[in-house]
Amino acid sequence: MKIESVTLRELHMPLVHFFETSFGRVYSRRILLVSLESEGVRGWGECVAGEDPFYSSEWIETAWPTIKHYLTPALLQAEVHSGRDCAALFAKVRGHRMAKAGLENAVWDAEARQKQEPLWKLLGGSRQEIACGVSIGIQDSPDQLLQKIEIELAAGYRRIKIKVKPGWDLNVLEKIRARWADILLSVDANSAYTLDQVEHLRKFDAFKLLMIEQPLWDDEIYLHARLQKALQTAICLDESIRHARDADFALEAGACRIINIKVGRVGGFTEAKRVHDVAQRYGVPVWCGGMLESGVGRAHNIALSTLEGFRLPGDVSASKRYWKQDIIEPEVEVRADGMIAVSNAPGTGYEIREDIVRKFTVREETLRAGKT
Ligand code: OSB
Ligand code: MG
Repeated sequence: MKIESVTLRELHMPLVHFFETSFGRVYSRRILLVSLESEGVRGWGECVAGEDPFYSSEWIETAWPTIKHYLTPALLQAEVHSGRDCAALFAKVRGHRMAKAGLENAVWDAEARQKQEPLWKLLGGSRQEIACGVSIGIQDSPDQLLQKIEIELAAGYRRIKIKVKPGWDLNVLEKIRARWADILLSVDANSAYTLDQVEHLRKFDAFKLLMIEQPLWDDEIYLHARLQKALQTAICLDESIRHARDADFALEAGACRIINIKVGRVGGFTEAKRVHDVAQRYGVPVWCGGMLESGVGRAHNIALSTLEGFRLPGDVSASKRYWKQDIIEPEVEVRADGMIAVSNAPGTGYEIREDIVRKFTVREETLRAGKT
């Protein structure tokens, strides 16, 4: 693949509804899109770094210069044959996984378009439809949360996940379970608890949760193993799993029984596949996490979710839950049975609406081979 240029764009996209986690509330996203030109096709990727370094140490203002000064020059100077080659090219840069994923995934996207093959097949997927859940943020009141859950269940979603933190946990779970005793329900703490709250965390067991996601520190695995021994509820790790070695360690240590795979968090499709393969070896289910993506990242999440080990509903939901107008066509739609039908068209099966991309773009920079 001859890669002629890479373009970075920042888009400002207001969310339909604010999203609040234990580390804060966002009303609007600064979306970082990466596109590249290669032999007549354009490949797209999305860097999912946040507005702030709160979910992880990366944020849009670290990702942009890392892609510009290090990753793109490495890519434009090298000879790549496929998306699979990128991880090795970027290995010299430590960390910055979301930046790497944005660029690597654009190469996979271009490769699929060049080969006229669906991206999900190129990734080794096998599913024709994927199961969808929703992640519902902390609301202004428990009543508002119950209303939201009702809407999502009526839309067909197969798993409800709520964000929790001290003060917004057992009290809301009581209310949810009183109304819906049997729905598939999980919680995500985004590291809101510490190990000295184990007695409090044991009370979550009463609610028959599918999982408790990332209860402890974002950089801890061993202490999650200690906690898992004290809980009946399965722990799912998100932030703590940076790559396949982390997944291997976590599963060997018994730190979790489920893994959330986010392609951005682990540095791209290649590493995401490796994490998936490690979980398969342990017989542990994985599911695809979300980072409030625009259609570009969302379409990539759908492709990744077709891998066999993605046996639980992911946080991959319809475009309209996030955006008044998404930047892809068609928008991501979820059927009444809570499934997304996977397209057999070449690439992701979704086209980029470049006119809408332009409308939301607030900065743009193109880097060309030989000029970096
Ligand atoms: O922890 O899964 C998370 C959003 C931003 C940062 C972290 C997380 C999330 C979500 C949203 O839960 C999932 C989505 O709907 O995209
Ligand atoms: Mg999470």
